[in-house]
Amino acid sequence: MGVDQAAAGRQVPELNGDGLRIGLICGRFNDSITMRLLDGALRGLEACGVDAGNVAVEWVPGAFEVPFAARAMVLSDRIDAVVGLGCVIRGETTHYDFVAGECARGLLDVGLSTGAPVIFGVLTTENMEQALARSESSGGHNVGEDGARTAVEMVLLARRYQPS
Ligand code: INI
Repeated sequence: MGVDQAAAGRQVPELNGDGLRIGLICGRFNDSITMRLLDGALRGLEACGVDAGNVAVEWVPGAFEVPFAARAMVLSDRIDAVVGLGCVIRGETTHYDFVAGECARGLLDVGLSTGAPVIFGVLTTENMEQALARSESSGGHNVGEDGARTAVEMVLLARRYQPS
C-alpha cells in the first residue's frame, strides 16, 4: 500500500449515524456552558443523520458523576456510544485537578472496559472566556458538536472490527 492510499483515512469521513443510539450526559455544574455543549452535540448528531428518537439525554450534578452515568448507559445495551458533556473551570483550589482528571480517567476506563465508545466532551478551561469560545453556536467551535461526531465515527470504526 502506498502512503497516499494509506493516508486517505486522515480526512474526516462522511459519517452516517442512521440507526445509531447515542447517550448524552450533561453536568449541571456550569450549566450556562453545558447547555451550549448539549446544543452543539444535538446539532452534531443531527448532521450525522442520527434519529432524534435514538438520542438519550441524562443530567448529572457535575463532571465527576459523568463516568458513572456513562457506565450505566453503556451497560444497558440500549446505547451504542456516549458523550460526556461537562465544564470544569480552574479556580483557586486543587478541586479542578481532581474533578477534571478523574472525569477524564473515569470516561476512558468505561470505554476501555466495556468496549463502547465513550467520548470526552468536557471542557477543562482556565476561565469562562475560554469555555464560551469552545461552546459556540452553529458555525463556531463547539466541543459538544465535535464529541457527537466523534461518537458516531468511533461506533462505525468499532463495527468494522467486530469479531465475526
Ligand atoms: N463540577 C463540574 O462539572 N465543574 C466544576 O468546575 C466543578 N468544580 O469546580 O468544583 C465541579 N464540581 C462538582 C463535582 O463535579 C461533583 O458534582 C461533586 O464533587 C459531587 O461529587
